[in-house]
Amino acid sequence: MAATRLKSDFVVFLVILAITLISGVKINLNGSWAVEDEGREIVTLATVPGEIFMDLVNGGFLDDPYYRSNYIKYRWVSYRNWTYSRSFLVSEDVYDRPHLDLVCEGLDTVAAVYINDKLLARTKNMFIKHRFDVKGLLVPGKNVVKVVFTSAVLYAAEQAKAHAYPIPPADRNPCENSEKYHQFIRTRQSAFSWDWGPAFPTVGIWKPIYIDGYTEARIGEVTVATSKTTNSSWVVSGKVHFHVLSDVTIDLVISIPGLKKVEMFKVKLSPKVTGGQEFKYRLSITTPVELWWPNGHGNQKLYDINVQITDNSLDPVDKKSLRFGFRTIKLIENDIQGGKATTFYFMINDKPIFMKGSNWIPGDAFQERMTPERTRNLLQSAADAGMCMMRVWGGGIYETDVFYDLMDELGIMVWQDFMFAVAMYPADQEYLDTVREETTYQVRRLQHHASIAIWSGNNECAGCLASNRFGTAAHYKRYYNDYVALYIGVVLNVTAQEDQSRPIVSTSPSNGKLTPGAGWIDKNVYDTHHGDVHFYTYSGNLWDWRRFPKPKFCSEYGIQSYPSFEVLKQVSQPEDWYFNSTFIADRQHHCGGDKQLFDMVKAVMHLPNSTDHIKLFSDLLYVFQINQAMSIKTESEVYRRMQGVMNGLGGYTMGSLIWQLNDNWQGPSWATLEYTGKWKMLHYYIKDFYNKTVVVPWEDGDTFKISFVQEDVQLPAPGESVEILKSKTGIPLGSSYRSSGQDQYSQETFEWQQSSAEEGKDLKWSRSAVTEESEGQSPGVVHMGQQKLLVVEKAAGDKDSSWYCSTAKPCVLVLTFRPWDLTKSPLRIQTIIKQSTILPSMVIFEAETSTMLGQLKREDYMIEITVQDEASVTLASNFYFLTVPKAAWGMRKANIKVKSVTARDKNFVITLSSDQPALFVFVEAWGIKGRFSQNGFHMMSGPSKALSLVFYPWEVTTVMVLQDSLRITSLMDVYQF
Ligand code: BMA
Repeated sequence: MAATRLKSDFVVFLVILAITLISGVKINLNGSWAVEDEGREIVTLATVPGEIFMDLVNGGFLDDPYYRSNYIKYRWVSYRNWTYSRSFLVSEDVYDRPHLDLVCEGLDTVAAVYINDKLLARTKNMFIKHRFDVKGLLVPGKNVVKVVFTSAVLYAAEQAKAHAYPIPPADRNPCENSEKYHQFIRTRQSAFSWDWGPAFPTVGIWKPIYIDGYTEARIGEVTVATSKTTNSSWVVSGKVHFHVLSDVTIDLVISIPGLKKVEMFKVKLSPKVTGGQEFKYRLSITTPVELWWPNGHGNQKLYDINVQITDNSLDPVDKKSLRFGFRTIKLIENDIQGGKATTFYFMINDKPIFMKGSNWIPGDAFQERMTPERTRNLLQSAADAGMCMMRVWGGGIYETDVFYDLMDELGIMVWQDFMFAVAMYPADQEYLDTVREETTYQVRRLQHHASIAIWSGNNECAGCLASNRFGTAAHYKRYYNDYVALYIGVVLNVTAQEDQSRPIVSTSPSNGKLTPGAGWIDKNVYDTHHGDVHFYTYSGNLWDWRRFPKPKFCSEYGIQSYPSFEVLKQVSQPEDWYFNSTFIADRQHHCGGDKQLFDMVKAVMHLPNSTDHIKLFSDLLYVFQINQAMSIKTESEVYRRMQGVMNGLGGYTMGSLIWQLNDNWQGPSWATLEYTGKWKMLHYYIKDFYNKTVVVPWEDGDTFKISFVQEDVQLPAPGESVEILKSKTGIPLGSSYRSSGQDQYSQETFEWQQSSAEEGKDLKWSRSAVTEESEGQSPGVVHMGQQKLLVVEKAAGDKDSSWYCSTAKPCVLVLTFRPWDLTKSPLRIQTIIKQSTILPSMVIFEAETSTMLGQLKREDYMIEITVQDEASVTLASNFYFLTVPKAAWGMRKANIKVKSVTARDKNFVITLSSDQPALFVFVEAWGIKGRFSQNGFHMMSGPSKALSLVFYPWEVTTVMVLQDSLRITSLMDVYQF
């Protein structure tokens, strides 16, 4: 292959564009097909792209597969073989093309493809795009294409039987009603069921299918990588892959219109070259470019790159356009304390970024139902909650182009697993070959996306082997060899060959850069000192931060909840609404999941006790969501406040990916968004704790601390010593990061603010906070000294004018102690925070809890915390329970009223009032899709203070309809006295 660079002139490019708009021919075969089972018991119309279950629903053979336990009832569908067929016309003009391919972008999965009853090909991997030469099989006029699918379940069982030794697990787990041996078929692994979803082993033509007529060559996949050469210049490079028919010299034009860049190359192609044809290009960019940034860190500027080929006569033409972005990605794994720990964080455009994110599973068991609108809605919800990374988990699919385009646009970086999850996998030659093809195709297909940050070989397969989860220990060597052959020999090697522009890890979780040295299977896969971890715990009080580790990067963590009653109702009947019903047992796929939910709730709240079974059921769903929201809030706040902060070898956390973003059906799961896209309470909480700036209260022994986390602040070097500050009495005052003995803080001021005279008359309680004066000298700590007063805030209002900030960017921290019982008054502490060195996470307040509380009883109050800037703009706010709700005293049932609903642009402002303090106020608009500006909030101020929130509808509605749809629940509503 030879290439000659011809011109670099944008005018020439425009001329070329104008004369090369003719393209090859395509016969679109999407649309209406016929489908029948082997015995022709069922013959019906089918839709392509699609799969068998929806075809049978549309044909009237099945009801909603998600309804009640239909997924078990409809299992027969996946035990049959199904044949899809259709006829199509080939005109003389098309027939005369020198080359005609049948292109199947995706067949799910094991299929025999026939043209005019002649066997064309057999397929066995849904993740591969096929291109079959059909020139010799087509005739002018009417032709028939037929795709005969073998049952995925029967095929997998057959493969398992034929394999020389068992590849465990045979079965997923007893609670899933799963099908067996998913690892033997290259299909969506969760199609055989998962702990959050039903088994629907589909078959079908799940991606577009067409006849493609062309002359000498076609453009295949195009890769695009950007690298920075100097401060202002970049190189855009990659490969253009071709499908080549005969020896030909083409003109290849590559252009980036946004940069007025165009280059033309003369390329000699030949079909004789094994492994296909490719051309490496390299464009120097010296004009200024705009960078692409993750969500929350800048714009997501994308550039088009156009690739076109022409033959000498400039006809026919093939062209391809892709979007890419200028950004650099580095995974930083630096040794800490001589390698006892290692950092694990992403630098994007040389900026270390804490990856706030979640995990993505297939949005539906029937992929054709995942419309671009649904995908957009879910991902927009992720972005709206402040996320900037999403892990595409290895038990699903390599997602659609729409998905990755949206990730590019929204600035959500992708941690892309290869599709292997929680199992041992075969590694016979046939399997390795198909995985090689799959990996090559998928990396080439996805590589240009600016959003993709990292490739990862599989989900937890190394962990399963290391922990002997499937009883592999007796034949460890065999499974180890298979593991290395598949993931290292094929997946990693192919990926590294195809894409050098981003980091690769062999599995998730792993010990990162230490994993290759450990022979690819870490001794302790879940080591918090290196790489990424998955962390799960499901018992007791998870509203307590001490329950959580301090990893370098947590790529999975979560707990279950149920969907809201509104959503679960859609697929169930009143007799299902008990926690011992068959419906619930069939939905709960996580063994022991319901018991865990009850136990976790019991540790923190009283269980709902309504005697009305429907109310009791819906109340339980509500408290499960509270527990999920609070537990994951607590855990996430640990990760956020450990941003760039070390505690021994722990901490320096730089990523938190919640398990899981979305739901696959209406069932119990770890999801934060329901199947309909509705936000669970936790998703509202994510929006708060994934804010750019967060304030995190926590108690450490008898010390009450407040951390302030700012994500744009420079990280300190890892491994610098952590100094535990001690008071004279030996009470630890907390840890503060210090670099080379230099204090990070200037003297801070702290004052119990004296309120105005008017407020003073409400003063019910005041005291001198007595601690040792000398503590005031400790840097990094705010102390209570003598003569400080805790002042009662006027119950009726917030007069906040009595403080000011005295330096350039100081903040004001306000702690308001809110009583459950309105006959008690709230109390307020205000302090001015000033610091000379700003760290990404700092303890900005620290006090002995017992001293701070004095006579206050934990059971009587919660604390509201706000950090404001000097213009009184709230930078961050939070709340803190001094005790779990079940131990709180004096809470009364709140009567929450909707005071008004008014339209504002396309949105609605809802104003609420409450006669009593109310916790976890959850507002729903039943029947209207949309989300609120906040939810699961607390209304602590009593009748005098209204609270307004905004409803953002995702469909057209009116004030009246919205008003009627509103349902409001707060904690005390679930108890009968
Ligand atoms: C993780 C995931 C999934 C699973 C989740 C909850 O390990 O990788 O396999 O759904 O836990 O159990």
